[in-house]
Amino acid sequence: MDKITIKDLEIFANHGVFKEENILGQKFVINAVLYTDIRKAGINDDLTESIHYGEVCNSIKKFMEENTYKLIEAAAENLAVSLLTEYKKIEKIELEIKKPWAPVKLPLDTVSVKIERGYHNAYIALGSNMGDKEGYFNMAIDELGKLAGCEVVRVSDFIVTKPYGGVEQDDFLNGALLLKTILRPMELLDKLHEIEKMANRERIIHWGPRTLDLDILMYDKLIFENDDLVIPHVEMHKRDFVLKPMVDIAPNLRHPIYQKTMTELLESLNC
Ligand code: PH2
Ligand code: MG
Ligand code: MG
Repeated sequence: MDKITIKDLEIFANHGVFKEENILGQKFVINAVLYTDIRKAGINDDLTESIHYGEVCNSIKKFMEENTYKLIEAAAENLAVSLLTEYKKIEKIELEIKKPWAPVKLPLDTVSVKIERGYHNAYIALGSNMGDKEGYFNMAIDELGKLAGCEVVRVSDFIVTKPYGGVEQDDFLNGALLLKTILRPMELLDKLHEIEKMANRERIIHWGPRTLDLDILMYDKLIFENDDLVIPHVEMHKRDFVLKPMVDIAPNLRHPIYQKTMTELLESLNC
């Protein structure tokens, strides 16, 4: 992908583990590589179709001056999230923070950290069959959008479905959404559990009635499993209450294991 590079931007700020560093301040030197598609800006010679690197430099300066972190790791992590949130055209950022005057009482050129952060596409299923089902869905969409480095990009229609799986219970409301997120899968799972708790979700009967169920269906083309999480969701290809909303928001998205699109998976359920 195309990139815009900022090299050796010098900023005077107060990050450091030692209180002298927080009081006196010191020089930080920053490298940033912004991954973004600049073809349109190039063809049209139009700044509004690209990212204004001067503005990015000022955002970096402001962030570094207005915050004080003990660790350059924390400064880099939070600065990356801040830039990805402010500049929606940055898909991925490589960020290096160097500290040439680090007080280690030994001669050195510089110490530094370098990180790479970017957006991922997470597809999330919503389910509810207790209480104000639509109200829980709207609450979840709201809370997901408020998470740092997250944006709800697309939401399916909500559909009423018959309970699947043998437990006698009320009809479900189901839906799916696309979340642009910088969270990693396990971090996202923790956040989903927190939002389920806000809906007073209690885990009593497996596959039983629930106020709000939020499941990660897919995360980019990732294939991943551990004891707590399997991606893609193990059952998604078998469930029309998942596939119908997915066809609504991503008909041509291809399942990374079965190699069929959402439309094809839904069609193969029906025959
Ligand atoms: N979720 C289940 C079990 N059964 N049936 C429908 N119709 N919708 C669901 O969301 C659902 C279900 C376990 O997550
Ligand atoms: Mg579920
Ligand atoms: Mg679940």
